[in-house]
Amino acid sequence: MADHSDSRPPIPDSRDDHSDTRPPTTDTREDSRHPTPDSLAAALTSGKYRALAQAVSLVERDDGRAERLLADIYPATGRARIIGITGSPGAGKSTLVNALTKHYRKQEKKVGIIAVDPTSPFTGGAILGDRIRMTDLYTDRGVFIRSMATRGFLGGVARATNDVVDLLDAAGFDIVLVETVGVGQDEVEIIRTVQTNVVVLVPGMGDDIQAIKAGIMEIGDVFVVNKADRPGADRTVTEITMMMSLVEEHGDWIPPIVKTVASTNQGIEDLDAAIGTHFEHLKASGELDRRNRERVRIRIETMLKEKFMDRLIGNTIPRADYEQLLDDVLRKHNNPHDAAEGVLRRVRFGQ
Ligand SMILES: Nc1nc2c(ncn2[C@@H]2O[C@H](COP(=O)(O)OP(=O)(O)OP(=O)(O)O)[C@@H](O)[C@H]2O)c(=O)[nH]1
Ligand SMILES: [Mg+2]
Repeated sequence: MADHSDSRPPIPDSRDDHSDTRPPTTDTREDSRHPTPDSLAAALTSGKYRALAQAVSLVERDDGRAERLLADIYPATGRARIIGITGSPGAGKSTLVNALTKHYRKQEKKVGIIAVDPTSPFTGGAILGDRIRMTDLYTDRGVFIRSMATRGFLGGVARATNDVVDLLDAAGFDIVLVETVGVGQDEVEIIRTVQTNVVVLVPGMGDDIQAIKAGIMEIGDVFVVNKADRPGADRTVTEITMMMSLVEEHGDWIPPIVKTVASTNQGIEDLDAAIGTHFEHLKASGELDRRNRERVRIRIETMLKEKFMDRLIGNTIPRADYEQLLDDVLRKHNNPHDAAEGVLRRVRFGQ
């Protein structure tokens, strides 16, 4: 949901504009530093790296031009493979992403990397470690790396992540790797929008696996036991296998378990093969269409929630009235349930 306390200029509103459902752009000047959404979209879809960087910045800032741009490039999306890399902090996700990226680059595939960082602010924090490790990738125009912070992100990190995936896709990137720690509502939402989710575990988790199995077993399409140079890797593989047998969610896909040592590139080819096999399965079983459809559903519903709340409060319900409503509930003159119902009764749908 948008935060109204910040000092950015408001995003133009298209409510009264029936001829075009997209918001008018705030800036129609055409120059290389301030390209219009249309010229940016054209440059981006023709593979211009700089246009991609500019476009991602617009989405990150939730700039008024971003929606128009995203609408323009949407027809050019649908080719990229979207792969999630999920696992607990320090499991080696970034190292794995790094190794996979180098592997894909040898096959001349263009790779986008989005690191969803739960804590660090946008410009600093933990991602710095990743930056250092990925230095050699930073100079490669076939690789695009961005980090997203789940905190302090205007407009929701799940929405922004999916928007950046679209930009990368439209810019001709073959593979988009999305690294998440996999906790919190935003991250779960992101995981639900990838095509193949790789869950990264490390040896010696034992009780940890027991504790997290409920969530993690269902979301994994491929399991990685990274840091296989450490003792206990085989035991971890056995534990995952055992727990997997308790899960019936996977249908006819049995998630493979791959051992890797990401820091020395061991097992990366096996991981690539496992991801590839999963993609073939997705296509052959019709599951790919189902997942892509689910991705569309989640994206639309997330945006609806955001936009609905935005327009509801401040428009349908003046902000002062809304604050009064909160006061009433706080003072026990009303209750949350009736307050929400009361608000809903003031909304006229379909107008
Ligand atoms: N021994 C060993 N160390 C590894 C391996 N893979 C990664 N590491 C190390 O583990 C540490 C954490 O690796 P990262 O790739 O940053 O882990 P991450 O999961 O991305 O961490 P966060 O993004 O902070 O959640 C680094 O010091 C890596 O060098 C491995 O296969 N074996
Ligand atoms: Mg990382």
